Amino acid sequence: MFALSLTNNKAVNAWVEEMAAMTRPDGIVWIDGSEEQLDSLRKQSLASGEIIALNQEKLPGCYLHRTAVNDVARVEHRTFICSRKKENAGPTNNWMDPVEMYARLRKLYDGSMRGRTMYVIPFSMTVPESPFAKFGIELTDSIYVVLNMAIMTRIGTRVLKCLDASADPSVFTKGLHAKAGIDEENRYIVQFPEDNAIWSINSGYGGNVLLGKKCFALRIASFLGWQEGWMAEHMLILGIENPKGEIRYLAAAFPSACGKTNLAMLIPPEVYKNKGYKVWCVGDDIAWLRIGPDGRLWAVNPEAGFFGVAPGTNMKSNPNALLSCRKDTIFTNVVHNLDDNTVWWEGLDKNPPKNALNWKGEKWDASGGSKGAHPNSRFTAPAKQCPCISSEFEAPQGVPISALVFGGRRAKTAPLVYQSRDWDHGVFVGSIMASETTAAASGAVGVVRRDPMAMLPFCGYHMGDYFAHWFEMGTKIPKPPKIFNVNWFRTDENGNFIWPGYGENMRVLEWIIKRAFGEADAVDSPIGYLPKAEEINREGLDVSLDTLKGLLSVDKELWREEAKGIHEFYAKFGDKLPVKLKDELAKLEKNLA
Ligand code: OXD
Ligand code: MN
Repeated sequence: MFALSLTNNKAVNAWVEEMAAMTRPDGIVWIDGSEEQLDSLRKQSLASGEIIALNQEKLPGCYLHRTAVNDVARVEHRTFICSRKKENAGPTNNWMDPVEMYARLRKLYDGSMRGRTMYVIPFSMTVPESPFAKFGIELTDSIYVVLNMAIMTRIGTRVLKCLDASADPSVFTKGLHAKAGIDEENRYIVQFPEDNAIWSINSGYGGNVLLGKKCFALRIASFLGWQEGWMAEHMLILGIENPKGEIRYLAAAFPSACGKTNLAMLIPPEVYKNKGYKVWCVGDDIAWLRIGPDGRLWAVNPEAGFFGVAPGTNMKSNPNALLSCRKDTIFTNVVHNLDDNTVWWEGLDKNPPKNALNWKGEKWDASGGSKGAHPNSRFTAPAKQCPCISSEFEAPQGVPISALVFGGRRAKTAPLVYQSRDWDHGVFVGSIMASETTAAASGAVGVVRRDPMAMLPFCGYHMGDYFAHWFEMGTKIPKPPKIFNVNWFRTDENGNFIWPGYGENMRVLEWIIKRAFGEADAVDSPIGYLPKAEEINREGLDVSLDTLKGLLSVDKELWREEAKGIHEFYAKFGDKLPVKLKDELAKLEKNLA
């Protein structure tokens, strides 16, 4: 009944046995990563109705899955960082004493896999042969999770071999996931940083159960990076190829819902394409950064796939994302078009299907006024299918980063782009990142939400220590990247966006990359260096020089208000707030006086 283990690794086997003794599955299946095994799992999942096969001519290898209606997004209020000491989780994370949390969870996991199979997924974040690689094992009772992990990470025997050959084969991240009853009241997503462990229960939604993603590659990895001298960041990575064929890389952090996947796969405007510029995507969500032997900061994308938001993705906003999910993709909570057995979502095109089921599986058509796809419906697609995937996507050493970019959604305050004066000022710029809420989310519109480095929901330790780690890294990188801030979302008096965004953002990226190489001018301002409006290429762009000047303007009064908000936010971190951040804030206030 219990399949033989795929490894002699004692630590792995002992842990799997211990977890099986608690969850008591009917059987255990080790995932070897072979296509045959995945295929047989797909068949089982189809037979049980967990996934639905889509039109295999139009969408080969594509499937549809629906989660429970109460289980459609990450649950931040049920996500915990259970470090041994409360102060190590900090004021921005939920915390419970690990002894108490383990006791509470053990009761929930106890016998939860009875009548089910436990799948053992050995996985690696980034290619297992890379010096950046970290290994994990996820135990799950969901085939949907296995199939998604097979797209999002590298899995199977290959990973076990690399773990066994690593410096300490007993070191791996222990991820335990059980669907249990998908009971909202008992849903927990818990990271135990000192134990290198993640326990997730009562959810089947991607962000809560694909443990390689936010739980490991950000929460656990940010903690490991702090301990080991590297960084795990909520950043896309892209390369800009200039007409000479040189490729320069940047990494950029934006809060969720600010267009990170779109920017990662940007298509340059015609004038750039005609000159020979290209943009290459290395990653759309997470970057692991280490100091390279040459003294520069190098980045890998730890993931192998995209877990992208479907609504709003179309041939204008992000053709490369759409083209990435034409085959071998799992769609979750989108509309099922019954006429041709394909999928649809709001913002895909203007032709919603007439004969369709909504994300809940109910008969649906757009005339009723309700949304067909869940706003957080997703596609899980192999990154290699992206037409602009970088040739360095799987380079074991990663890519050298010349610029780090922060950004948020601000109607008035932040200019289109500015550059920090140095690394420490850049850390300050990242720490004050914020977005204003939009009508798309529930709650008041225009409320400023601080989300430092876009890591607020993903930092696995005290954010005060996290800021200190950024400063510390600055002292260790001999050739640090330059740090910038962008804002695509300034609005006019009628609330309309002034900057066209999408592919046109290339014009701003060009200035950033040139600045990083000392090839463009800037002017000083109270908040940092700004481009001269003339330095942003307007060729073929329907934005006047005056409008651009407006987009680059800094309203001192608004920034003085902003500084007050920053004081309030910083107060949360108490003694752990690095003095350098206080100093930077004082400098800003002096500049604004
Ligand atoms: C994501 C997020 O799903 O940031 O990537 O929420
Ligand atoms: Mn994200």
